[in-house]
Amino acid sequence: MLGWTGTFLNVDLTKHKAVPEQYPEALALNFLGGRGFAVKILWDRLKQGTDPLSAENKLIFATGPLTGIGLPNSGKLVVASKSPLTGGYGDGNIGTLASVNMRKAGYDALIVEGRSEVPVVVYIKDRDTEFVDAKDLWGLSAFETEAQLRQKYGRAVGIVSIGQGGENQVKFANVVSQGGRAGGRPGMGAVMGSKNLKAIVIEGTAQIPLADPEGMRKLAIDGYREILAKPQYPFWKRQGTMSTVEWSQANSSLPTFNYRQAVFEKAEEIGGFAMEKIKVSNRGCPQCNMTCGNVVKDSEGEDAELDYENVIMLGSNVGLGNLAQVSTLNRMADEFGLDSISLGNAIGFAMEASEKGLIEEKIEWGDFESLKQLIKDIAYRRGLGAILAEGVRAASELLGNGSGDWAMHVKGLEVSAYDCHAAPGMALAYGTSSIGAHHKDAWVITWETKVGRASYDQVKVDHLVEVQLVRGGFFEALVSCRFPNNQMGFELEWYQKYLKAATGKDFTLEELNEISNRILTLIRAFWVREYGEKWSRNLDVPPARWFKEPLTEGALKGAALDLEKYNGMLDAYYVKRGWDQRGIPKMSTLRQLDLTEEAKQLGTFVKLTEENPPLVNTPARNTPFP
Ligand code: PTT
Ligand code: SF4
Repeated sequence: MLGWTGTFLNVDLTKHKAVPEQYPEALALNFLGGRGFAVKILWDRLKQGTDPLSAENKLIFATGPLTGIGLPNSGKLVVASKSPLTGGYGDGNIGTLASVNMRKAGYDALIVEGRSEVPVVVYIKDRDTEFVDAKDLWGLSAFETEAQLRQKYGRAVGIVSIGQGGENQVKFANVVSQGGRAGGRPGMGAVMGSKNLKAIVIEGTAQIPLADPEGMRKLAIDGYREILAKPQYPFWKRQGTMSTVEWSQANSSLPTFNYRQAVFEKAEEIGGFAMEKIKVSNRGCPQCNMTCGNVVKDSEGEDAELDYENVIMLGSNVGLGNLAQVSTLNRMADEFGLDSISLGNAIGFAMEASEKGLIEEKIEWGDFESLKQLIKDIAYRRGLGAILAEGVRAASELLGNGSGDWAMHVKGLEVSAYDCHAAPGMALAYGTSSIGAHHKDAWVITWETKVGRASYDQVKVDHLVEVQLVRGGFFEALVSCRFPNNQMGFELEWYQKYLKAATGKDFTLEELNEISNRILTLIRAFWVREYGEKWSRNLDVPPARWFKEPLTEGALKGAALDLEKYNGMLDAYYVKRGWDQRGIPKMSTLRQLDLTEEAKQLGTFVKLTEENPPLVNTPARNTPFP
């Protein structure tokens, strides 16, 4: 095989043993890499009903066929597992030198299982693996851990680690790298902690086998140059994702006070231009010339890295309008290894519960000291923190009193930073995303504001499916950063050329779409297999607040989603995907995507629809629902 190494490394933490495994070429051709490998491995090797925090769960670190080659933005990896937060498929995409080193060590993915009796660091150097006692690292933050490991193993190695959040199995703990890259929102850090795995250090020294190394060198240089020449590039380097704050405020989609409002009176103070005033440098993933991590000085004089999502979730959503303080909260999230989006949701939920008198604790909106304390309590699972550490779905089930209506999640994963009171297309993107309410698979809200926010129609469904195939399928399987494409307009054809030079294969866009469709359909099958009888299309419906409580502030005051029309779009979405009206892939769809064996297995858990006539006919484009 060229382009792929053709090898996985199976790491058994119970036995402290690592065994390489050659995998068949068909797997690479049908699933490409990253998320594709992850879901196929989990489907094939994870027993249905496995407790996500048990030794039996598997944690996958998967790269793609372009990872580690000197190409623009190809220094990332997918970290995936059965999620302890959602009970379904979970993953995240993290920029780290570990991805580059993994490929140079000769592996496309690590499959980690079991549980070590004592905390360990797994150290992989090319074909050798060591299990190093990590008792002295347990209890340290992700930053401290990486600093100590870097001192021991040197600057060139790749390191992914967890902080105290992962150790204490906070359900939304993530995996951290390089002091500010963090990934695996649905609790991938908790899975790592449950295995007593503090960190992975990986060092590779070999060359990745390529079909056309000379052609690839030239393409890489051309690609970097093309990105540099894009007109959007200079402003991107100044603000990265932070300019979205001003956009969201202007378009009433800025989560504020636990998504009660979509505008924030102090938005300007936490926006992109305010950020530029405290910015000290840019950081980023390996092999990137768009480095979007905005490093700022926080309120305690420390470096912190800012992106739109984490500023909003630990800023306007919790009522805090001081950017230096928001930065401190973000640094704490990175140190503890807690997903900042879910963290901001959990805290916003607690503040609202406090305001409504549902809990004894008094936590005022925007109170910096309370916010800091609550983050620590969540990381260490103390008091109210222990309840919030389970995520807002579980917390609302405990609290009752209608709090489920304003527990902002889909399938247990907290909503990321776009309010959807007036964005039905984006709401559908959250409802149908592969991991719960995250914008990774489809960020359609800026497009939606251009085509008309009020409409619920086939145009939005069609666009959403197209975007999901590209972002949630192609880029997650390729594992390349999607920002060159969706922020700079770096065309998909570049990736076809890269794939040809790496693998020698000419993938057409139709073939790549089919691979994406296969991956997204298998992810849906995984959810259905895990939920079994509990599966219902209601799981694809976003939080009740957006339907029941219209916006009270701003230009879109009074706006709310319409449930009947949303369900009309969901019907049409299922038709388009070849899923039945329960949101379960039909037998014929699975067969068409070469998932026949998977269909047989899924059929033992739920009754599959063979080829039902669709409940609704796909209306002509632009036809409103219902
Ligand atoms: C991602 C999610 C996001 S999405 C952000 S900010 W964003 C938050 N970042 C966090 C953080 O930081 N620290 C922390 N403790 N928790 C955080 N949680 C949130 O995690 C990230 C970039 C960004 S910044 C985005 S959109 C793009 N995401 C990509 C993706 O998903 N796939 C892909 N092929 N390319 C992508 N490029 C961009 O990468 P999750 P990173 Mg991330 C500090 O992790 O679980 O996927 O959730 O990995 O290396 O930091 O890059 O406005
Ligand atoms: Fe990483 Fe940002 Fe570069 Fe993408 S653009 S590779 S997220 S630094």
